[in-house]
Amino acid sequence: TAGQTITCKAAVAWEANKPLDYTDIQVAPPKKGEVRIKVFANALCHTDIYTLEGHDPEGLFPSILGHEGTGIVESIGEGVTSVKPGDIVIPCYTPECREFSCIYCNNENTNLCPKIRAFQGKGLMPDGTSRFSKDGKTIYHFMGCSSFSEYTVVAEISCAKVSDKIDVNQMCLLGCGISTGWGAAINTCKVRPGSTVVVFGLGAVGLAVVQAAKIKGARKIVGIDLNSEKFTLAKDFGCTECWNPKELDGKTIKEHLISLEPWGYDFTFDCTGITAVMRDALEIAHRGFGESCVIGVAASGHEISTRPFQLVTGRQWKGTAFGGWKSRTEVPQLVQQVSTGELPIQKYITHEIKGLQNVNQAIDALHSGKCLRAVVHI
Ligand code: NAD
Ligand code: AHE
Ligand code: ZN
Repeated sequence: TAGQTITCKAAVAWEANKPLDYTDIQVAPPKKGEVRIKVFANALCHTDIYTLEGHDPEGLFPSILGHEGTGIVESIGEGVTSVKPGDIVIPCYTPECREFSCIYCNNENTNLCPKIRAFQGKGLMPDGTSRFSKDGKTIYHFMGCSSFSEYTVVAEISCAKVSDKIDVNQMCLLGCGISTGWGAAINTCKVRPGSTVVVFGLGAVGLAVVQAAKIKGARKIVGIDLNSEKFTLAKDFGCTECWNPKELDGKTIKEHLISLEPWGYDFTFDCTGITAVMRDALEIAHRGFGESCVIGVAASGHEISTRPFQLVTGRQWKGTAFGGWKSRTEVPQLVQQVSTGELPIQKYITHEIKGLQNVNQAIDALHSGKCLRAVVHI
């Protein structure tokens, strides 16, 4: 099939708020610096739903969503050297060009390589065109991954080559949510032994923060969710206590958390995407040195605010994209740590959906409140 257009099945988002359409599409061969991948599995992240629901200012339709996938390289374009047909890869929405002149790749404090970001945000490959179409009509890429398709094309610099030592269903989770939560605690905030931590939103991302905070030796890990059904598992992952803002006898969650820890908490994380929650998370960070990390993605038009006094008095507001991991270098290391049992991920897979034709079941599952990750076997 190398060098030829492939007709295959994909889940197309034709417009916002419509179910994904399982249909035949055409996938053009990879051009210079690109890789075509046969996708094995893809898990649904809340960000896919957010875009499908029309909340993403960069959201484009029609498009092929999906950015938590794993697959095997089917063919490579001109000049590709870091992967070859048959390699197992995780497409990553944060690329790593590793060029000598890249100020980002050469800075250990960031993973935000900008090399292909502008076209990625326009749903296009780095040459400004799409590899996807249906009967001549262009379909856009999404986050440089588009892994809800039997075949996808991504930039070589977005392809983390990984060992095949772990199950592909687990592996795909490392493409976004779990890696992000771990990295927010490990890289962005550098949670230390003895720290106090608050995590708002106990979905997969929040629980990954909890898991990493526990591994890093946090002494107190407080989990907050509007859905109390999340608490049993959260405690299993490492929460030392959990609170539901709806069940506090008229107190706000902020008042409640401050009553327990008057000067605030060392590290707080928003894993909800709700700007009012981000504000609370900042304002309960410890006076003088607390750090609050925004992980959640807010809907278009929503903005954060606080009294500047909160920052004057030493709280730091920060954020993370993909947990700060440099994708091609560090994702393979995460796969390795999962394979040794150092970072177990099996518990995040609450739903397995056989066949891309059933992809909309993954959306229903994530909406149900009972799902961390629904892996779709493609
Ligand atoms: P999810 O929907 O599985 O989890 C969100 C959780 O937040 C749910 O348990 C929900 O009950 C809870 N919640 C909702 N409103 C709340 C409130 N007011 N207070 C407390 N809890 C509340 O989503 P997820 O896949 O875990 O993703 C979490 C967020 O992280 C999303 O906004 C997603 O877009 C974002 N995200 C960001 C990055 C990044 O790189 N920055 C990566 C992955 C995901
Ligand atoms: N496109 C949106 C923002 C979406 C967003 O913030 N995405 C996160 C990843 S979410 C993964 O589930 C991110 O890392 N963004 C950094 C980047 O470069 O996209 C908007 O507001 O325009
Ligand atoms: Zn995601």
